[in-house]
Amino acid sequence: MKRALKNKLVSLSHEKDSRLILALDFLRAMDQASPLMLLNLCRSLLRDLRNLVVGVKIGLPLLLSVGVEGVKYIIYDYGDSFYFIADFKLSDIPDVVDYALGKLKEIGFDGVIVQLFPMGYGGVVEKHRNRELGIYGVALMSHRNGKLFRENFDLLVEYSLGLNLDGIIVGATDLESIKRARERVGDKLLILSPGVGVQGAEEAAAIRAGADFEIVGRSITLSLKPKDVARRIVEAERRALKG
Ligand code: NUP
Repeated sequence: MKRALKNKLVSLSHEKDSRLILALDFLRAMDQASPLMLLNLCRSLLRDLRNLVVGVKIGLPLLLSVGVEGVKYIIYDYGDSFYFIADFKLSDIPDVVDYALGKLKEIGFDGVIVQLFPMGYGGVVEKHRNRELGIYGVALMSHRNGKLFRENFDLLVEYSLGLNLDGIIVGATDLESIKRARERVGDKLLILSPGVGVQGAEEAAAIRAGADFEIVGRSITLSLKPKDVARRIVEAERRALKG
């Protein structure tokens, strides 16, 4: 993780001795809760996980439940404690992605995940990285049957290197691809791996294969004891790093 020593994600990771990013998509009783109740649930979850989790990734399920103002409120409260990543699967013409990245930075996000297939993002990435927004491209998704990703994995990794992104997303469900990506990118790009737990990947396996961070959602957020699950994952990751 040498490249990004100045990066907030990496410094929080050193501070907390953790490689865990929380995917804040679904909460228990989400369907019955009002937006205000959901916000309170998020806030108490983040308070509990403050010392264990490094980043918080927010996706469409939460955005569509608490709205942009709700997301702003969460980031306003916890912006010092976590690295906030927007995961709205941006995949559009560069002008639209440019606008979205500007707005997401204004909302308070530290980083944003984009899809790389549209290509043509060179200028946009450079502009927003200069404004200190971290940009992460999806190189391999974690779900089954992502045939186009598999066929284009090497190209997407090369494209990410060419764009000088902050990092790539490689599913924890494919450890060989994580190893391959790590060999190719060295310490030029961070590797973030989702797919742990509910999607089938074993805790800490992606870290052992060379990923920098694991992204975990429902195993934690839907658990009756989220803090215990997060602690167990962080401890497994620490053991993996020690060898
Ligand atoms: O390939 C990907 N797989 C994936 O699961 C790319 C992603 N961004 N994600 C996200 O990671 C997904 O949107 C969700 O927010 C999180 C995994 O959550 P969970 O399966 O641990 O609940």
